Amino acid sequence: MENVKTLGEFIIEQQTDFHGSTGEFSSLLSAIRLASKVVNQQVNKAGLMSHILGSAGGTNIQGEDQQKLDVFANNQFIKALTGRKVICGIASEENDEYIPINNDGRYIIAMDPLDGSSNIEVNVSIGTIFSIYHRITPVGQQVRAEDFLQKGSQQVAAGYVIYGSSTMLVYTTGNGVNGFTYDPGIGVYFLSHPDMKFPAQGKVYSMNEGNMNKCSAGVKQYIEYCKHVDSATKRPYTGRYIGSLVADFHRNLIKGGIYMYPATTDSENGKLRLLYECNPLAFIAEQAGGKASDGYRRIMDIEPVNLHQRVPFFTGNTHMVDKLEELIKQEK
Ligand code: AHM
Ligand code: MG
Repeated sequence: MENVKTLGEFIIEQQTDFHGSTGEFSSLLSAIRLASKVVNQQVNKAGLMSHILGSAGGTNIQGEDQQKLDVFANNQFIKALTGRKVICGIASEENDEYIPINNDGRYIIAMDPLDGSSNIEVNVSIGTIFSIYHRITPVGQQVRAEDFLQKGSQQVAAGYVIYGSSTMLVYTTGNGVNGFTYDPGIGVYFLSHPDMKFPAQGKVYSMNEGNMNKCSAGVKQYIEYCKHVDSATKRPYTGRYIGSLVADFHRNLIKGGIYMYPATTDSENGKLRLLYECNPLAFIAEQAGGKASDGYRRIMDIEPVNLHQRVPFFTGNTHMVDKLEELIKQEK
């Protein structure tokens, strides 16, 4: 075991050369680590505990049914983050408004505590996504909306947990991307994927193609491009769509590929949320040598106007996102 490094060790190691080493940021990451373990345990039991499955009865701000595990995950993350006292506010997919916490905290967090939760009942991977910022308002005051409505380029850290065949925590603080695999037997995350990078050549495209006829001409053309036979560019690409953002993103990060959730005729901004789905994954994508765009602009340059705003989202290997942007920009 002498060559292995735990997430706990890694966090302490990074602390010395990060953010003035007050320990607050490490404490924040430890809270996420802890909550993810509790959620992981419950996710693994979901098939057994049928009372966990199904709707909790409420609907969230997007009018979607909340499942019980969403609520459980939300509560666990809020509890763990509140306990550490370093967070001054939380925005969550499951809460219509942001939650002020400790006025003396220096960090805010935006999160989707359990993304893809409609996949729970069919045993498909789901995830937690988080995005961390310094507050803008002075320490000591209650947080305000402007603390949350920061551009993605202001993120201090971002990451996700994938509850899959193994559970992994992947995150960046702007100095590369590192992935940790969870050993449930001993309750420890180990550094398994240091310095993650997209492979040079992406070969997978991931999109809900059922929506193709509701998409713009540029997106349609790109899908045709993906299917076109051309050995020089290794096409046709392989189509893979899980319908669970973290799982699709994680696979493309490791194997090389592009994830697309475009605008459709029903939903002019697509489906995914800028603050706690797109920005954190965009930060990771860029740190791994990839790219994230809304078809025209860098995701992390978009000025947010509300907590739950949606945005068309294209992310993955740079050469793939570049080609898609080229076709979108050309469309008549
Ligand atoms: P959710 O936040 O309600 O779980 O929805 C987000 C999910 C993503 O995980 C996934 O990429 C997308 O919705 C799938 O949408 P669709 O079923 O339209 O393809
Ligand atoms: Mg979500």
